Amino acid sequence: MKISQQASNFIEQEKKYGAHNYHPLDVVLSKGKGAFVWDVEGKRYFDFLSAYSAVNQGHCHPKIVKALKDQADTLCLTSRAFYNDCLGPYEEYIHNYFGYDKVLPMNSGAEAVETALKLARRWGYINKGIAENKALIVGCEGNFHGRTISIVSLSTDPDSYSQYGPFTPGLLKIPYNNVQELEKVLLTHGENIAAFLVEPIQGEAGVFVPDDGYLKACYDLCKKHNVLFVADEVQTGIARTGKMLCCDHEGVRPDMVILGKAISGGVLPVSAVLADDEVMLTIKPGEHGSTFGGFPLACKVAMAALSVVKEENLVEKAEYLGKIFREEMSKVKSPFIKQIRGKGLLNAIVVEPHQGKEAWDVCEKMAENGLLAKPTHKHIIRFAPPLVITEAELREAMDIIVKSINSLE
Ligand code: IF1
Repeated sequence: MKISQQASNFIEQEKKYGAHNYHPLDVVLSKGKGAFVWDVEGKRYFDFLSAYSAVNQGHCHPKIVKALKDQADTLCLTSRAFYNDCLGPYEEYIHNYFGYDKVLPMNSGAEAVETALKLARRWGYINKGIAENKALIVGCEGNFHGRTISIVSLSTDPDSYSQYGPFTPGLLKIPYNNVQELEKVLLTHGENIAAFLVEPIQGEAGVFVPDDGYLKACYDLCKKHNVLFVADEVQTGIARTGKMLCCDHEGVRPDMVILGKAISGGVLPVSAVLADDEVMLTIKPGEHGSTFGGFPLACKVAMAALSVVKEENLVEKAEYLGKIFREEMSKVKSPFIKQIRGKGLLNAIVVEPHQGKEAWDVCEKMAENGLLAKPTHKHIIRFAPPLVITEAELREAMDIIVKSINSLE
């Protein structure tokens, strides 16, 4: 890719002074609005990553930014050592919005997952009567739940876990999208299993959509064995897949829901665990928390971000535009395109390497033509624009994608 001097300076600066834990595309962004971002040269791009679905409401949404600014002028952080006038209203808002008794606010997605694991273990000891230190949690192969040591202990991706051991015990891995394997593990270890943790669609695995009925069947099995069904909706939640929560597609109401990313519209790191009292009240004062979790700024920003989702009908838009995307892209005849899959506006194209070109080359070409997306693994490109994108913009973006793919042949 051609890189300007200015851009290359920023890139070199990151290389020199920052940890090398990422390999970004060679674009340097400096501005965003709605479905678009601009680089330091002023070149405009469609953002088809949306910060991994954190920016569902679009970049710099005026209502969310206003909430941030207003509250920033008033009160940012109190810690949870004192009450404040934002947290209660936020918690009631979340209760009414998602229909769970209570919310436990955290910051990053990984922290919320950790919180859910703790809650699951607590519930296992207090409510299910599992013997001390015997609680098990079942996760799925190919998962992505974050980067903490306990979470990578559950990972099957060597990039995520290698040389980070020793690992947290009590975590079992079963194949994803396989009800029989869940049943098997429940039959053999059920008495000690506190929870089944699952992504309704596996994002990092390449937008891997499980078979219809998988989530419902898993949920029913969990109920049968008195095991909590815990949905990691950090990426799939908040309208992304054409329902408010991805589990809604199958009418499943998880025992715990983990939210992050778009709950703040990408404005602040905000995450949350939703659960009913039976689970949530197993943690008592002093037994879990975070300095920033549920801070006033986050509360106001999240309420604004969630209100935008309803006011702008983002659930319906994701559903409708996603159908158009998959329909139109399926019509494209190219040796590069092996499969198109997804739900709502969380989609992926599986790329067939062709003439030495693979997913990374397609992404570079698209960037050149004004559209940003990122490969996940060598052969999959994720397409997840902000849900505020209009149909006309989406069609323009699809032209860029097709043009880029065709130009590689
Ligand atoms: C990165 C992936 C996406 C998540 C689910 C929890 C978290 C994530 C289902 C943790 C985070 C991110 C993190 C980001 C890349 C990204 C990602 F490709 F790695 F898998 F979105 F698809 N549960 N996903 O997807 O949330 O602690 O990051 O707030 O750069 O690592 P976090």
